[in-house]
Amino acid sequence: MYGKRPDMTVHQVEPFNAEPPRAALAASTITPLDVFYCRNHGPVPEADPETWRLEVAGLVTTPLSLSLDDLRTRFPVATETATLQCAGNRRAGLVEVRDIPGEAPWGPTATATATWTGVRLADVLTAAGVSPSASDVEFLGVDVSDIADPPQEFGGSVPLRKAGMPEVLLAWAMNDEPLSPVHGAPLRVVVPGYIGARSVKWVRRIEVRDRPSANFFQASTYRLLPPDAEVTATPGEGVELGLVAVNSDVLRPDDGSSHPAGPVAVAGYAFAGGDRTVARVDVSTDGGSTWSQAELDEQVSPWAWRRWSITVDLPRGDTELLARAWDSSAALQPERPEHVWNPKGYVNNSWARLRLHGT
Ligand code: MTE
Ligand code: MO
Repeated sequence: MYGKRPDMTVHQVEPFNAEPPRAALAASTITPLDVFYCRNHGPVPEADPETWRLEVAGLVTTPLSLSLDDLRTRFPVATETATLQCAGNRRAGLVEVRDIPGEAPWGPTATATATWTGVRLADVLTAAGVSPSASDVEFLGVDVSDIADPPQEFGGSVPLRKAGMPEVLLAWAMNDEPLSPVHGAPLRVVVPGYIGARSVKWVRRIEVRDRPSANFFQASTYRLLPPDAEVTATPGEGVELGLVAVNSDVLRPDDGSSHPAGPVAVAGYAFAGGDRTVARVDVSTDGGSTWSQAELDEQVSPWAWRRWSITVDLPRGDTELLARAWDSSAALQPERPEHVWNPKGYVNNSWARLRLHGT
């Protein structure tokens, strides 16, 4: 379905929500399109690229209505390799602590990396002329989600200072192929370093504002509620999620797998989020008493995850393999999912934990 490999874990068929097996992300820094996760809140819209218009409105001196041709011809083409990470990535680890009704138990692969091509949002904003009173830039898709109450188009905003950064793109291509319908064709936003929800797909309207978006998917959800809060979807409750927090997980071997005791090759990803970078990844097989440093792969872009690898000595019997990443601000992932549990199950960036059996 949607050009994805048949071994994807499909959390929901309609709207389509799916993530690949761990091993599918282990093979390369740039994720092949057939295993790139899909996160949708409504039906995938059918869009005609010929009639598609992007409206740029709000606190601007010159509102714009741009066709795809206008975008291609009026602005320089820009390319960026960037990781997307859903705020619900690794929710399954939180569900083990306490049930999270109504939210899919995403594993560690609701994150992936692509090379995106399009134009810089900053160039489009410059053409529209941003008013001095502006502080936020909102993106609105065409897909109507009935998760929202009342049903509405998916949207969200980022601060103007981020929107004006050169890494933020309006993209029409992913890994040098035209954007596919499920990933936002004909045009999507890519906001590197921010939760996936801000990279709005099928974007048809950009509104420059003097406050953050009031869209359901920013004001009422994708917010970090305190552990003892009721889920009410009251706008403004809890902490608005934006910058991704440092996270990592294991991609190889698989959770629960058996191996002959002795050396076992372990590989995974780490992503710092924001404009931070991954500084170090540690691995332990003795419950965290001692740690060994994993080798980090090449940093292909400031906005991309880093894959890491290490060979561990697996003892006979059951072992819990731990992995944890540090970022360039010296922040470390929290130790346990109990410490980060929240009622909507976002931002599980607790240490990676993998059950391995040595034979
Ligand atoms: N944009 C629209 N229009 N509708 C959506 O449902 N989902 C968001 C974001 N953009 C979404 C959207 C979320 S929560 C994530 S994590 C990313 O898209 C996922 O992008 P992908 O499906 O291309 O992997
Ligand atoms: Mo997401």
